[in-house]
Amino acid sequence: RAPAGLVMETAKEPEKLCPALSPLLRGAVPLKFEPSLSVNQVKKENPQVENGRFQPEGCKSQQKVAILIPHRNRERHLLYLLKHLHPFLQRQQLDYGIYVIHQTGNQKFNRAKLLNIGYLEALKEEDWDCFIFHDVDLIPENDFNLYLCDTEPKHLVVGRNVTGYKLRYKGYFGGVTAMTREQFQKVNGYSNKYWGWGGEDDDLRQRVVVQKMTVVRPPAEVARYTMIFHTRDSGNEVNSQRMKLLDKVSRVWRKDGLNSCSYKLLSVEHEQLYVNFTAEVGRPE
Ligand code: UD2
Ligand code: MN
Repeated sequence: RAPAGLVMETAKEPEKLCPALSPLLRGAVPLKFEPSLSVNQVKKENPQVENGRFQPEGCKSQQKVAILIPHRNRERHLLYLLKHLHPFLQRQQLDYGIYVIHQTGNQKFNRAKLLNIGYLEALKEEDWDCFIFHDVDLIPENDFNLYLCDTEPKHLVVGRNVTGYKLRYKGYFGGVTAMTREQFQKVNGYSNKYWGWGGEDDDLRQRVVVQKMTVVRPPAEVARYTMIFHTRDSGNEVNSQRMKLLDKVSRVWRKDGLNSCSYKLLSVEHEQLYVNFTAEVGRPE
């Protein structure tokens, strides 16, 4: 007879892959936005989460997924997003990590560059397969909207409460987007040159098209979001250069993107509910 320890080891089967559809999904669950919600409450509700990280028990997740959230001065939205996203992702049995990329200072906001930074820095922490680029104010309403990557870049927001749950326009690629590491690398990530509001999502979409990839979307019934009400932030005024930039994507994408993203990383903080990168991203040229 083998010693007990050895028996234990040989009896341990290789972990099986989680099913394509998690048995824990619930569909549309009513969302709550309680004014009294606190960070401590969300921490208590997620005892299994450490450093923004969670792994399902009993099976191996289909993909390792990093959620990247660009952020400045939207603490309340971030709290509501964390409150809803953690249980949502856990019900999907995902092996995931949440990263918040915080832009320091008062210069114009640069959402796209923050997402490039998040991608580059998150890969230094873990070997992620799939990246979800996620606005801080969008709460998914239905957990059948899977936060997994597809064979083509995936746009997860078909409808929002504020737009009557209709697709804004045909080429719309904003809000929440999922791309594999290979897909994002192939397009050289986002442009770093969009300061202020608008255009950077259309730019990414053009890069995808240049690479002869297509955009896929989940069914409209599940790709639904509630956007927490907000007005335009100061420091994120409409970018008047965006049309000019969008005209030359096919000529510049090769040298403007992940390979030209320069920034100063000021800190990396491992909070329970997320990892926070604070970066200085510079200013418009
Ligand atoms: C739309 C897109 C968004 C982006 C933006 C244009 C949807 C649902 N979303 O969002 O993906 O393409 O247009 O740039 O279509 N943020 C901060 N602090 C700021 C400013 C922005 O944290 O001061 C972050 C935050 O994650 C926010 C995101 O940037 O959700 C987009 O900014 P927005 O919510 O003001 O713009 P919105 O709703 O028009
Ligand atoms: Mn918004």
